[in-house]
Amino acid sequence: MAKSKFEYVRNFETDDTCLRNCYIVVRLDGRNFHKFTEQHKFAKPNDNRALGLMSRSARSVMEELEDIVIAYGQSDEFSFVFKRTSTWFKRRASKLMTHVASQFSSSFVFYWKEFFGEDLPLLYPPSFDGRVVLYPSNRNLKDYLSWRQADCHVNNLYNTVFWTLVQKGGLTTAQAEERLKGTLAADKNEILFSEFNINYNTEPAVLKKGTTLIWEKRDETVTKCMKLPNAEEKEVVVTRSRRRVQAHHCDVIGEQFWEEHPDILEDDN
Ligand code: DGT
Ligand code: MG
Ligand code: MG
Ligand code: MG
Ligand code: MG
Repeated sequence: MAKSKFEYVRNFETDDTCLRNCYIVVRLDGRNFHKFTEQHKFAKPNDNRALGLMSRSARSVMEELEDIVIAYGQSDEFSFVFKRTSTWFKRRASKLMTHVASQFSSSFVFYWKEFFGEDLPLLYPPSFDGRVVLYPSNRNLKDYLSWRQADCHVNNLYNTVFWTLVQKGGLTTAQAEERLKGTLAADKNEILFSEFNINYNTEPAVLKKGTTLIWEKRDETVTKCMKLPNAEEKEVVVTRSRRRVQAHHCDVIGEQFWEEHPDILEDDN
């Protein structure tokens, strides 16, 4: 086909190919969720419906897009890790990032009712920002996920004590903030335990550790109706191995998780 005289404008496109051999991480974060969570009356500090919806949307991203080996989410964010040898969309950062962001956002809206029911409608269309970060080694990638999980822990401990002081202790938000100024993790645990009889260790893992999604193989048995040569029908049980996304709320900072799931990461060399 003859090229038009306008064809040259293509040359203005910049190359954003992600460096080979690196894990490609796309992290999404809810835009202005401070306001979004207030307006939709999310439970404080953690809303289980919202956590469920975030995970459901992330699962949709893993199922619909190629080559994501692990995803980690907490609060209003989710990180998706593409395998280091992925060639999906020629590793173009903008393509990968925008596909992740739009699949996640549309799923968040699509599945909203499943988690919030008819009584709490979406008041306006939410959106998520995205960024791409490349990690060249397994150590760097594990440290990235550890960073996000440590962030989850620090914020959740703070928020748990803060909202307990307000909701159960009758403090104003300003008083609770003042009370927590300069406190260490041990002090926060102590406030929860001695003043409110709450053992932080027994709080739900999904809140303390966030959500890790990985692919797992499961044997599934189905009953199939088979036609025999003599036109008779017979029921047979067939077992097949299916890949499905599985959620974990465990520690990813230590080595145990990685030893139990050796197939997630590819070798460094
Ligand atoms: P951004 O990301 O710069 O556009 O602004 P924000 O407001 O999204 O800030 P960010 O992402 O640092 O903080 C997340 C906000 O979402 C924070 O205000 C707490 C809120 N949030 C996240 N999960 C929950 C939840 O389960 N319940 C409630 N009540 N709030 C939540
Ligand atoms: Mg932010
Ligand atoms: Mg946000
Ligand atoms: Mg955030
Ligand atoms: Mg097109």
